[in-house]
Amino acid sequence: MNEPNVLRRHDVASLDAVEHSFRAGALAEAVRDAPVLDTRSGLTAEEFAEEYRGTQRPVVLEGHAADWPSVRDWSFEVLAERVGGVEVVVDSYSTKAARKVTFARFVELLRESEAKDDAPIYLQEWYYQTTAPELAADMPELDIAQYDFRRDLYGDKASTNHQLWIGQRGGVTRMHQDSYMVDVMHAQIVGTKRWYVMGPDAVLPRDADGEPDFDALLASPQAKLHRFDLKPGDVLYLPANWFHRIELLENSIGLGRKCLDQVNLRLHIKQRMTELLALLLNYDEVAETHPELVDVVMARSRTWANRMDIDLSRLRP
Ligand SMILES: O=C(O)CCC(=O)C(=O)O
Repeated sequence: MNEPNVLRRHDVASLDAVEHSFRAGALAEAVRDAPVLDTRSGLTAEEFAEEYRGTQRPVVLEGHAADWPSVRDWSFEVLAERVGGVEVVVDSYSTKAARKVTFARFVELLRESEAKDDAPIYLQEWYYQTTAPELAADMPELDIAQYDFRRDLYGDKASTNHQLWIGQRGGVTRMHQDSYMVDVMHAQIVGTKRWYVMGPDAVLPRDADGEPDFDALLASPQAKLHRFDLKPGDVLYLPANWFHRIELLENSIGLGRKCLDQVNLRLHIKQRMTELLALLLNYDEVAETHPELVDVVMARSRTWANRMDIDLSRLRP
């Protein structure tokens, strides 16, 4: 509640202010001249580890997943044929628009929405491995992602929580940081997606009238505002805590794969423990101070317990 950095706040007014600035304000102007992120092709896993992961610098690895079967063969219709009966939650980031449909129906809705020029629909953060695990073979493990320490920490089931992001041109994922100190490793499969990123220490303060001060944000060297387009076969590496906002320039499918770098292990565990202990020891206060987050965190913790085969009725394993 007392978070002074507007970029880190989760209340609707703060999220709207940032989004509005990207669409028609100071940030929209600033991104026009923002530099493009480092883009490399043909890097080996060792070169990637040394030049980028080791120094926590983001990079686009052009064509690094170009030989994936998904990049070669997928379209919305191909997926509808393969996993059309599977249930998904469309527009899950909007409590008003969220609805459960089959994947085949989602593709129909998307086509209808395109025909009517309606607001774009977006299937965000689909943890497909629980309901459509057969798709995983089309997105083989990346050599550069081997360092993901979650496998050692939680085992395969909890660490393969990769997500598919499937949506209509014009769809947006608002500016955010990922939780739990994980790196973003995003592989683009279909269509082009524009990313806007800012450094982990970017601060959007308030001015004397209490309004977000975008000029102060942009004047700070910590802002590190970049923009770039991710195309089919490209893989983005964005170190932990970098802010990111995404706009679909075309109908798009992307795979969000997270990686825990061992250097972030202590802070990762601290964040998980903070959430669990706050829910356990301080539920009422958390529900009052973070009403918009408490259900999400409860659901996330249940899913995590489930993936870890934790029996919540037992005190000892
Ligand atoms: O592709 C998107 O819309 C969002 C992806 C994202 O936030 C992620 O992979 O961390």
